[in-house]
This record gives sequence, C-alpha cells and structure tokens, in this order.
Amino acid sequence: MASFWRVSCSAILFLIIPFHASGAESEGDGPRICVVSPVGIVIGTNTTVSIRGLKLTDATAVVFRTSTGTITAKIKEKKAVDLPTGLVAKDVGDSLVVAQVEVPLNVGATKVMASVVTLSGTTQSFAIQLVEGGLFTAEGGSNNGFLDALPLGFGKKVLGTISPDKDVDVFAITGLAKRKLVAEVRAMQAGSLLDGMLTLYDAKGKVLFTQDDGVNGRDPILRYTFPADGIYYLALQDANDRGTTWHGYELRIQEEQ
Ligand SMILES: [Ca+2]
Ligand SMILES: [Ca+2]
Repeated sequence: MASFWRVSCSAILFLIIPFHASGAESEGDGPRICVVSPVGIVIGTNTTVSIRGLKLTDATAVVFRTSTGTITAKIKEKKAVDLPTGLVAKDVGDSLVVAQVEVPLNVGATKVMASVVTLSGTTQSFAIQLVEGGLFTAEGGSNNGFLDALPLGFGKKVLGTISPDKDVDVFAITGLAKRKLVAEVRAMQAGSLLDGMLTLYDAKGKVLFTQDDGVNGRDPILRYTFPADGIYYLALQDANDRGTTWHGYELRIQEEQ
C-alpha cells in the first residue's frame, strides 16, 4: 500500500454546493485525468481518491458531480510523479492529485463524475462508480492463495488492488450444479492500469476456465456452468504479472440459472 492510503482524514474539509456547470473543460494540451484509484467509491465512507494525469500540479479543487449535487473535495496532495516502468505520460500521467471525499448515504446516484480544476483549466469529467456498502466486500491484500481465499457471495462486489507485481487475489465461491457463474471485472474501463485475467479452479486446484480479455476490452467477463455442487476458487491477476496501487479493480459475481 502506498503512503497516501494512510493519511489521516481528520484535517479534510469538504463542501456540498448546489449543482452547477463546472466551467469549460480544457481540450488538447490542457489538464487531463488518466488513471484513478480506487475504481469505485463506497457510499457513506470517507474515501481517499488518487488521480494521475497531465498538468495537475497546479490543481485548486477536485469536484465530484452527480445528477443531484456537487461535492468539492479539498486537495490533500499534488505533485509530479515518476512514470511506472515501460509506460508513457500520455497514458498514465506524470502528475498526481490526492483528495478526500465522502459521498453521502442519500446521494441517490450510481456514479460520480470527477474532474480536477486547475489554474490552466478543468480536466474532462471521469466517471467513478458508487458502491452500496451492503453489497461491498473489501479485499484486504492477504487473499493470495487457496488457503487464504476470501469468501465471496453472489451479488456482492469486491473493491481491491493487484499489488505488488505477481499478486494474485483468490476468492472462494460456493457453486451449485448446473448454475452459471458470471464473474465480471471493471478495471481498465474505470481508469485502472490492471489488465485483468480471471481463472476458475475446482476444489482440488485444477484449472477449469480462464478468461483474459472480453467485450469490455482488457476487462474479463468469465462465464462458467458449475458441473457439481462444491467450493470453487476464482483467481484475479494481471495478464502481464504487473501490480501497483494503480492496479485497482471491482469484481462482481452473479449466478444465472
Ligand atoms: Ca490484492
Ligand atoms: Ca485482460
């Protein structure tokens, strides 16, 4: 975990102001959001949102807008940052803004549109999904093998991170014969660097099915009909064995008859 996850929330102020247009978005060479962590915000919790992008070092505010209102978060940190190995600034940004936000329980929305206001203009709006607390399971970082698999129920969502390199997150699923598992990853489509790959194993560790890319680009959707009742293991990793705090994901499993 990077240090920005551990920064105290106590000094953070945020202000809810009426909905209004947030000014013209810059285009071309202006400021831009490239990568966001985490890829989802749990409603009603105080969340640190880290944004990588271009020309964000003179940011003055981070704005989270929904159809019902706007939350202007105070910035905790802004600075130039190094490029991850093998990646270029236009894809992953060379500057960082960290903000603290609490989306109220009565938000009545399924996503927020984040943008960064800077002295030289405002970035594009970047969608971040909102997750209801009751549907949410946190990935604590210790679910790295079958023995430590995190139990995951149908209809639940996990917000987690593949970090460091070669990290594998493993989840235990109770499957019923002839029911279909649908496991869906939202990562790259939501501003993560993760090229997710899902692998399903039986209780003995035998590989049953692997899904790398899908209709959502690099984000996999795995569909598999359970042959028998039992415990199954679902593993998520990066297809290139990379992993950083910017390799966040949302994993959701559902059951179809
Ligand atoms: Ca992890
Ligand atoms: Ca993939």
